[in-house]
Parts: sequence; structure tokens; C-alpha cells
Amino acid sequence: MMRVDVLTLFPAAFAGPLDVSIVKRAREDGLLEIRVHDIREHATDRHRSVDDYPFGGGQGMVMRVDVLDAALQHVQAQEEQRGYVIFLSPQGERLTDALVRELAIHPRLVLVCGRYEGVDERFVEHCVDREISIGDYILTGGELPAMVLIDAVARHIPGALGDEVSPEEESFVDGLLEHPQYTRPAEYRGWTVPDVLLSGHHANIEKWKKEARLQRTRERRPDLLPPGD
Ligand code: 4HQ
Repeated sequence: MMRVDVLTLFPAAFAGPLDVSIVKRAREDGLLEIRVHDIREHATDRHRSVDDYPFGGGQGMVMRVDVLDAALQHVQAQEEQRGYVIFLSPQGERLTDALVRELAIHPRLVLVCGRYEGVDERFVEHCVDREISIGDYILTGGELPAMVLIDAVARHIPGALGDEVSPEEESFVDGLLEHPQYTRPAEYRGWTVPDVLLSGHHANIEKWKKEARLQRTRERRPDLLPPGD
């Protein structure tokens, strides 16, 4: 069983994506427990402020270290294990297949979602185990990145994918993109399927798949191939 706690100012953002498909089934099957917590419940002043102006000036607002720390401590005290604390931010290390697999080993993750211009760096320094980015673009908050991370990690929980599929059989395990796929009808509006796939010649089919994957990777993602290949 894996447990994921999410700290956010927008708990409502988490309804939907985690309630369908594989993640839904993993939760129903007791393989994954997700709890979403509202950071604002830990504000202490009468305006329930969670952010303030940046010291030294600059644009926008910064999330307060005291409010974030109170929210985190509250959530961590709910279980024996404190959990591996992740802050989603464009300043973090990139989320890759290798990192997803590493995170999937942890029995408990605590994901902290920032809004505004960011969070007080003292929170990151003293409370966060890992700062992770899902890519080089700026979003309005860490909620979508947290859901991306949960979705990617959930697929690696033993039993979550069902019997048919294994995450080991998929792209990135051997560092290549997938080959194109086709299904019936074999011809549609004159658009045909590669003959070899209909030939029943298994050795030729496997050769075609491997070559198609290499060609695709060379054309679209040469950065995935070893240098000078
Ligand atoms: N944000 N990967 C700004 C991201 C992001 C990303 C999260 C927006 C943090 C303060 N997080 N907030 N890209 O764009 O993880």
C-alpha cells in the first residue's frame, strides 16, 4: 500500500483526474491512498493569510514558511512514517522515468503544491526532501504537476496495471520511443497498414517493430540515443 498526502490551497483541483481509470482502481483496490489537505486551514491570523510580500521587493506574493510548516507537521503527525516530502517547482530536478520508479518505492509521499510566485526558501531548505519539476514551462500552481507525479507513480505500484500490462514492457525502459500501432480495419478510406504486420511472419514483425522504434527515436528524440549512433 502506498499513501500520498497532498498539501494545496486548491483541494478542489484534485477531483477528477485521480477518480478515473488506473488511479481510481488502485484506490478502490486499496493499493493507493490519496489524501488532499487544505493549507489555508493552518493560517493563524484573522484574514487567514497564507502569503505575503517578498522581502527585498519584487513581483507577486510568497507563501509563508510558518503556515506551510504547520500544515506539513499536521499531516506528518497523522502517521508513524513522516513520508518523503516533495515540493513541485520549475526549479526542481526533472521528473523522468527513472525518478518515477524511484519514488514508487516509497511507502508514503507528501506532495506540496505552491501557488503565487513561490514559497519561502526556508521551507524548501528545512522541510523538503526533494524539489521536482515536470518540465520547463510555467504553470499557475503545483497542483497539475502533483497529479502528473501521482499518475506516473501509481502505474508502478505492484498490481495497479492489472495482469496484462507491465511497466517494464514500455517505452523508456530500453530508452526508445514506441513503434506505431494499428488495428482493424486493415484498410480505411484507402489508408493501409504496413503489410508485414498482416503477414503472420513473427520474426519479420519483430524486426520491423525494432527498426520503427529506432527510426522514430532518431527523427523525434535523438537526445535519447547514445552519442554517435
Ligand atoms: N509551478 N513543474 C509555480 C510549475 C511547476 C512545474 C509550480 C508553477 C510552483 C509556484 N511545478 N508554482 N513546471 O510550473 O513543477
